[in-house]
Amino acid sequence: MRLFRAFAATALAGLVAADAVNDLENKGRVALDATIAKSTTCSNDKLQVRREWGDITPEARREWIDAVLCLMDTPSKLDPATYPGAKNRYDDFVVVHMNQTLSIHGTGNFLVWHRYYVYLWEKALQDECGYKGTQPYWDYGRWQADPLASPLFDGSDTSLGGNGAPRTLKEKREMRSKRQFGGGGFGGFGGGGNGGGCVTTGPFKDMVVTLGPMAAVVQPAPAANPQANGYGSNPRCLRRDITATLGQNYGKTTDIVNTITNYPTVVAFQNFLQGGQGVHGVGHFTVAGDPGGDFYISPNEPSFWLHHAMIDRIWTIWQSQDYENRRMAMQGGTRMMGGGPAQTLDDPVEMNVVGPTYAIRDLMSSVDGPGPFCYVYE
Ligand SMILES: *[C@@H]1O[C@H](CO)[C@@H](O)[C@H](O)[C@H]1NC(C)=O
Ligand SMILES: [Cu+2]
Repeated sequence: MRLFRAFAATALAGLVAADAVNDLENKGRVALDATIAKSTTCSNDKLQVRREWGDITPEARREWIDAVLCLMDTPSKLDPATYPGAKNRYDDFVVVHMNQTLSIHGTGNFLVWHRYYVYLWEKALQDECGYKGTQPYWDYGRWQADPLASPLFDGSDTSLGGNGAPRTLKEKREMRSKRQFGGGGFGGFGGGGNGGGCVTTGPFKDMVVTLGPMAAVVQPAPAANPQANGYGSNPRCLRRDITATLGQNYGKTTDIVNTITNYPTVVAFQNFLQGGQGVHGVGHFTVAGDPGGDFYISPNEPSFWLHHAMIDRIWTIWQSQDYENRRMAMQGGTRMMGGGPAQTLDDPVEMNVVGPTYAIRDLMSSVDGPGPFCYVYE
C-alpha cells in the first residue's frame, strides 16, 4: 500500500496538469495536426512545443531567464540618436511596440501582431542567445489563487522575481498629497497591492528600465522621460504591484473556458478578451507596476512574454475549435481610438529591427505558412 502510494505520487508529480482548457486544446489539436500534415512549411520534426512555466523544470526556467538576461546584454540595432533609451536588444522589442501602440490594440491586427511579436522574441532568444527551449506561457487559471506563491513570482532564482517592495512612508505621503490612492489601472482593480516599489528578489532585481514611461498607472509615477515620445534614456528599477484580485475575478480556468467557448465570432472573442473582464487585462494588471502597467512599454516587464504567449494560446485554441472557419477570421479597425480604414488580411505587420514584414494573412496559422510559424501549445 505504501509502495503504491509512493508510486502514485511520483507518477502524479511527473504529470502535466490537465484542466478544462487542456481538454479544448486537445480537441482542437486534431485540426492543427491535420494542417501540419498538409503544410509545406511546417512539419512534425520542425514543430516547437510551448509549455506552461509550471510544467517545465527549474533548469529549463533558468535557461529562459538566462537568455532574457543575454538579450539585455546584447547591443541594440536602433539608431542611438533617435532612440537613446534603447540600450540593448530587449529594448529594441520595446521600441517597436511603443511605436505602434495605437495601431495594434483594440484593432483587427491585435492578435496576429502579438503572435508574430512573441514568435520573433522566442527566435531572438534562440538565434541571438543560444536558447534551446521555446517560449513558456503563464496559465492564469493555474496560479490565480495566489500568484506570489507561484513559481512565476515566488522570488526564487528560477522565477521572474517577486513583488515590488512595499511603498515607503515618503511615497505614501507623496501619493496622499497628490490625491493618489493605491495603484490604479484597469478600473482600479490592478495595482493597489502591497508592492509598488522596486523588485528586490529573483533574476531581474538588477534590471534597468530606460524607455518611457508613456502611460504609467503605478503610483507614485516614475519620473518623466526626457523625450516626449518616451525614447529618451530614463534609467530606473523594475517595479511591480502584484495583486490576486483580478485573476480571482476574471482569470480562473472557467473564465478562460468561457472566453474560448462563448464568443463564436472573432470580433466578439477579441473584444471580450481585451475588455474589462477579459484575461488580457488580467495578465497585465496582476503584475502592474512600471513598466508592467504601462500600455506602451509593458513588453519591458519580463512576464509580458509569458502572458502574451498565453493570449496566443487562447486564440490558437479558439481557432482550432473550428479551424476551417476560424483560421483566417480577422476583423476590426486599424486605430485603437477608432477611425481609420478597416483592417484587411493584406495589411502589413511591420517589426522594424526585430523581424521581416509579412502580410496579416501569412501569419494567421501557427502551424502553416506562408509565414514562419510551426509551433503548438501543450
Ligand atoms: C516607427 O514608425 C514609423 C512610422 O510607421 C516607421 O517608419 C519606423 O520605422 C518605426 N520605427 C521603429 C523603430 O519601429
Ligand atoms: Cu501590446
